[in-house]
Amino acid sequence: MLTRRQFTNGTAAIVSGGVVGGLIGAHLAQSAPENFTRRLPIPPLIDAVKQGNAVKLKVTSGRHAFLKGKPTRSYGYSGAVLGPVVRLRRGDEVEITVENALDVDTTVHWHGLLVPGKVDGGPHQIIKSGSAWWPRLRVEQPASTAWFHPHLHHDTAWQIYMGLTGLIIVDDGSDATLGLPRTYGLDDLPIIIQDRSFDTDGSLLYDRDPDPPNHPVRQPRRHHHRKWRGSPRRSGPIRSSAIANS
Ligand SMILES: [Cu+2]
Repeated sequence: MLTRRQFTNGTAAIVSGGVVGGLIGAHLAQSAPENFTRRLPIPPLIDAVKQGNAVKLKVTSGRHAFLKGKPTRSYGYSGAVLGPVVRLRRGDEVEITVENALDVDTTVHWHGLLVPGKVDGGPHQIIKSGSAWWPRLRVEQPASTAWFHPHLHHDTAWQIYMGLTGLIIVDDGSDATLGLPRTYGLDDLPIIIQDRSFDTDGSLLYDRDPDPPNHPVRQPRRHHHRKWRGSPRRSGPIRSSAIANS
């Protein structure tokens, strides 16, 4: 019999195997002739401690050449694409200033940070175009790698696709205790793996409306739907047959 732990381990292995296979496939198909002529980009580092635990991020649009020689419109945090790596120290409180210089609304969610909902940048904490947001984050978790990204209702995926992603490193001193390499950009390298498609001019291909009206989506059975509208607790085939019998 499979224990819960064995099942979880097996699932993780299958999933990661699939991802690695996909990446290798994409690499062979698309970039084999290029011979690695581009250096690994290393995002700038913001060490919060060194600047009094005050961190500024500007959400902005710019131009970035994902494909060599073909710059295209992109979004980034304090840069044309992606964002800085923000290093935080466990036990500190950090004051963040997020300025939204985009012509659209956004939010900034601290994915993986253990912080209260009211500063976590979910869909309800919109930073309007042209305005700013000042959350204070208390860092109370072990050493970890987290990331920040938009969490705008309906447009999270698109804004991330446009380039809004930054890393967070939480430091609690254990790297030093364990003797791990920790010189940022030299032997401590941030790697961000993303999946994108491009048009021939190097622009990003993304369908913001994957379900247009004529998309062949299976329609719900209309008579059930109409009958029980406004009564969500009494919907579905079991309820309706019970009512039909009554
Ligand atoms: Cu997230």
